[in-house]
Amino acid sequence: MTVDSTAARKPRRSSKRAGAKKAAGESELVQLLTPEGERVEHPDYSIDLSPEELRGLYRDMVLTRRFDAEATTLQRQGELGLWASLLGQEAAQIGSGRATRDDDYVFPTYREHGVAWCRGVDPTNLLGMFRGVNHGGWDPNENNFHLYTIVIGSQALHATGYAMGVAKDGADSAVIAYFGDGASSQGDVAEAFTFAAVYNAPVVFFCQNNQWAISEPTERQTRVPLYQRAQGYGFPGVRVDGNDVLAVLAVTKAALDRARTGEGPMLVEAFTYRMGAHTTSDDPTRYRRDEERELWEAKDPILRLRAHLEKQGLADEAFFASLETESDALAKRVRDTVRSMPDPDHMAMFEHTYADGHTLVDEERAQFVAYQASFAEESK
Ligand SMILES: Cc1ncc(C[n+]2csc(CCOP(=O)(O)OP(=O)(O)O)c2C)c(N)n1
Ligand SMILES: [Mg+2]
Repeated sequence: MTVDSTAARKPRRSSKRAGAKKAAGESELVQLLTPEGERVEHPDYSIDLSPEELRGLYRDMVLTRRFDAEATTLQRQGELGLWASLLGQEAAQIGSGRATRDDDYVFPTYREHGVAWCRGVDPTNLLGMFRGVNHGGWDPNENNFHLYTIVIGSQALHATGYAMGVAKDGADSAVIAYFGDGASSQGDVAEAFTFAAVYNAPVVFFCQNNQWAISEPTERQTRVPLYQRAQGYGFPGVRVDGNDVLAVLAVTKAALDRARTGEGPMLVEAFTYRMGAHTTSDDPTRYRRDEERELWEAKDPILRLRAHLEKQGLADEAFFASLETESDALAKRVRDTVRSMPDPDHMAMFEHTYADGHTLVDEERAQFVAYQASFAEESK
């Protein structure tokens, strides 16, 4: 999708002014679409999308949410071992994902299903690891989309190193590193910020502040709004309404263009909310109140764009109906594909630990063979 963004056309002016505001300590939220679906303007970031592009963003968010819901259900049915839902974070992911160019490189966490969708990774490929049948599921270099990273914050370092390489190559692409509010407390993220700043690396740090790190609220991570942390490292930070797909798209595009033109890193804090559990192994009723979620349901990223499309007469009933049919087809394809994923050979896990083998691995392999054989004995 090509996006005509005024902010993107004038990256220098936009980002510098955003930086100046931050220095004054304002915790302003960049917003271009209110929760009621009204378009509003922002002095530093603006965007002008065609009706088709707006419907495209809506379609991306709806299909991503449907895929995510299907994966959660598959976990409940025992088809996946675990699932990390992105419910509520669709705008943060689709807006930023659609801001990237094909030659940019993306380093995700384990929750970036919407970004993967934008990069062209088939959603079914995301499920193999969660089913336990492979260690990844896609070739990172096919779509410039790195494998999911579960070691919190480590991908910020990988992204920064990669971006330093991009700069050395003289390429004009950019790199984007995704991480959460909890990850922002990790040493790896602090080190990545330092290196990126000092080497002026073309990397955008995209923090989805969904306000929870499993059961820890953001108040346990920081005393200042997260985007303000960037100032101490010497690069600009901006807080964007993470449930506003237009604002996220405009801000991320400006940040990526800024990186591309040699102006260095930028921190984008997408202020959003994790509407579901941390993963299917988590029970958020143990640590947060239902009212909090209800408050955020009123800011739902999909409903606000739908309200805008309807109010402006940019989409008709036929569009919404055909999207429903497309969602059903996607869900069916996801179910069928997951159920037909072949189980890996159980012995394969011993094969790739050491290049030349190891006595401990040999011992464990023998134990496992004996363990499996014990079932055969029992069934006699
Ligand atoms: C280095 C490391 N420490 C701890 C964990 C366990 N862990 C998994 S997810 C998570 C919380 C992450 O929260 P946040 O960064 O806000 O991302 P979110 O899950 O909210 O998207 C933790 C502590 C881990 N995976 N890696
Ligand atoms: Mg979080």
